[in-house]
Amino acid sequence: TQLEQALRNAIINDAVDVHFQPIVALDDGRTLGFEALARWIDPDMGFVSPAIFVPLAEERGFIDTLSETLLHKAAEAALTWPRELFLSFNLSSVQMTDAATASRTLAILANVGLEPSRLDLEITETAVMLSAVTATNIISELRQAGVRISLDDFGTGQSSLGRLRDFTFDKVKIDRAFISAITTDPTCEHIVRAIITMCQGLQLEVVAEGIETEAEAELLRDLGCLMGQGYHFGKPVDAMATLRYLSRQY
Ligand code: G
Ligand code: G
Ligand code: MN
Ligand code: NA
Repeated sequence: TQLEQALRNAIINDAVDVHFQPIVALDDGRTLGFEALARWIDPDMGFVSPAIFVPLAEERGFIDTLSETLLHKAAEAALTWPRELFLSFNLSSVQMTDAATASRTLAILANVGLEPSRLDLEITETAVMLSAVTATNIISELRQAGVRISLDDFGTGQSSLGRLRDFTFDKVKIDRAFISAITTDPTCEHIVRAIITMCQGLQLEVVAEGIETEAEAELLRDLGCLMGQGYHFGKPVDAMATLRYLSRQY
């Protein structure tokens, strides 16, 4: 298709960019790391969301190429940051079905010179369910090398709690669907409170995603959530703007 060809060309011509969104400590707002988010502006079609082109690359069998290009760029950017902040990077569910994903990922880090301990890989429940044995092997190989694993979009998939029992994660990212309603819907507040308490018991770190207001941040602080992400703290911006943002911080 035309979109597929445009995307393939964009990858070859280095036209798919990566932006960075801060993940902060909720107590004082200091930046702890950034999530890398793919960005593509096609000359004809304009902005194309990764929610469109990531699934397309998965379907057409070039998600590995796309993802490796993006991780390479993101890791290079992380090396320019003035402090040893972590880099969070999304792995696609298709990549979690391929055992070679672990060694490929580690090879990119070695090539760029980024310590595995600086990388946090975000995977979804759907991804680990697709091919449980392979996913388990990938996760354990990466964690042995020092890479951390986050369960992304937590709470929106199926049998979330069972996944926490079967797989070893380091961090849980509470889906923004819960956060956006947290100050208006008491049910959401109860669910988020329970997730935070459970993660404390399981010694899992917790990030609340999609925080857009100070009221949401305040409530999450009160619930004992230590980390947050969302437009309230910063939108995803390119590598240069990320450096400017960091230079304004302590
Ligand atoms: O950036 P935005 O918020 O529009 O992202 C839309 C979706 O695309 C999200 O689910 C996000 O996780 C996914 N996404 C963004 N960048 C990447 C990437 O580099 N790799 C993968 N696999 N998914 C990404
Ligand atoms: O699926 P994943 O959590 O990786 O996707 C992150 C997506 O959420 C990205 O598309 C990012 O642009 C978006 N995002 C990040 N912060 C906010 C926010 O505060 N509000 C909304 N509506 N979207 C956000
Ligand atoms: Mn994510
Ligand atoms: Na998410």
